[in-house]
Amino acid sequence: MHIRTQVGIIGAGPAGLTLANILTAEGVDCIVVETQPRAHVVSRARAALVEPRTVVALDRYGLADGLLSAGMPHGSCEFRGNGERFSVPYSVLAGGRYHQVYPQQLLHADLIAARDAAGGALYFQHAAVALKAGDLSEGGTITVESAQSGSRFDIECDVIAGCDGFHGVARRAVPLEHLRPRVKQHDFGWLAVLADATPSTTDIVYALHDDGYAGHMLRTSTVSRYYLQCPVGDSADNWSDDRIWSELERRLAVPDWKLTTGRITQRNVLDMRSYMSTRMDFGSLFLVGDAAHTITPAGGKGMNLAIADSVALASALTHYFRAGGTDRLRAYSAERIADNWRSQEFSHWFMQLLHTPAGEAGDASFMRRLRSSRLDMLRSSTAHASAFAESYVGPAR
Ligand code: FAS
Repeated sequence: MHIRTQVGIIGAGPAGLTLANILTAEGVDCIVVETQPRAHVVSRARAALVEPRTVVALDRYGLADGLLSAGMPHGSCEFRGNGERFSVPYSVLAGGRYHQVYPQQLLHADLIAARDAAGGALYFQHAAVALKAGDLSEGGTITVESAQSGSRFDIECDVIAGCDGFHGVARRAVPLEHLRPRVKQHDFGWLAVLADATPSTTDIVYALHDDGYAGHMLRTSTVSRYYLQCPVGDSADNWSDDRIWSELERRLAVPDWKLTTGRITQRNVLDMRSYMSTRMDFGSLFLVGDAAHTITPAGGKGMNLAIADSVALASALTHYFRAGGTDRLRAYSAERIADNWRSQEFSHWFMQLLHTPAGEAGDASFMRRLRSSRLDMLRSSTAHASAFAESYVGPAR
């Protein structure tokens, strides 16, 4: 079998699904291949903090109905440290902009339903096993293998969009000397926990503790997400239910507050690495989202950046296929890299605020003292809190 299309999209995460829906709405022919089954993609729990620019972009194409009807508006967050707590009303400080809390897997389901309703091609359990990206004038080919039959076929396309995440085939198809990645391996890990537990807070809580950061994120009215700072290379097997709940209680503790527990449904240690390609285009291949850059979950940027990439690429591709101009396609990489670095800068600052340097060696005690003073500035200086608010909620568009 041999298929021909204008845009071949590898991966049905937030980047690939958003790109496909917008291109189809704009009349650009495209096909999506996804290695996982549909059931996996609509149940894979990751992010949930949706920036206003993401809501605006999705709503423009009628893709935000679920988000707007079932999402929880969120406009202030709480910091805890030294047994004290204070809130930052970031929506007020950032001109009224606020997040929607809406689990990523629910957004996947909405975007897949929109794709089905538009009759768009989306092949689940079809992995891209190889790709050839020629110049833009030559186009490219994706070799796809069906998980069910094992048979292979080629998709010939004018443009390939690599939306297959950090571990996909697309980034690996770009020579390293072209990507020239910038990488930061952070010197701590995060234990990510998901539980069927009613939230014990209405605001996201970031707690600074001498034994390490603890976070209480929001997901739904019956499910909560928590993070615990842990050593690099730690294993989720080291974290029993009892240990998780007692560590959360200890690090989040403030007077007159109680943590509600529940059945833990997921625990995994996240590799805290920040990665930035220096180019997101390679001839007819364009990298989108985690395929080009990864950012720590501090500040909830990953999914929003992936969608912002796909919105920018969709607009450049629509222009290319309608008017033939390559200028906007050629500008895609630099434009997106600049925006991603702004989020990397904020995420790095936030990581420095939240995390406790381990042990007493070297500058650990100096860094802990510095961290306390940063927290004091955030509490006492409107200018600092406003700068935090602007970066935390993200740009209006
Ligand atoms: P994705 O990784 O979401 O999607 C890529 C898709 O490509 C997947 O469906 C994959 O199955 C498919 N694929 C891969 N190889 C393929 C191939 N060869 N052929 C076909 N398909 C292929 N961000 C936050 O802000 N908050 C969080 O709490 C948070 N938690 C996270 C937890 C984890 C475990 C991970 C990995 C990320 C988390 N993130 C979080 C970041 C996350 O939201 C990502 O930034 C976001 O999913 C990126 O979207 P995509 O670029 O579409 O990549």
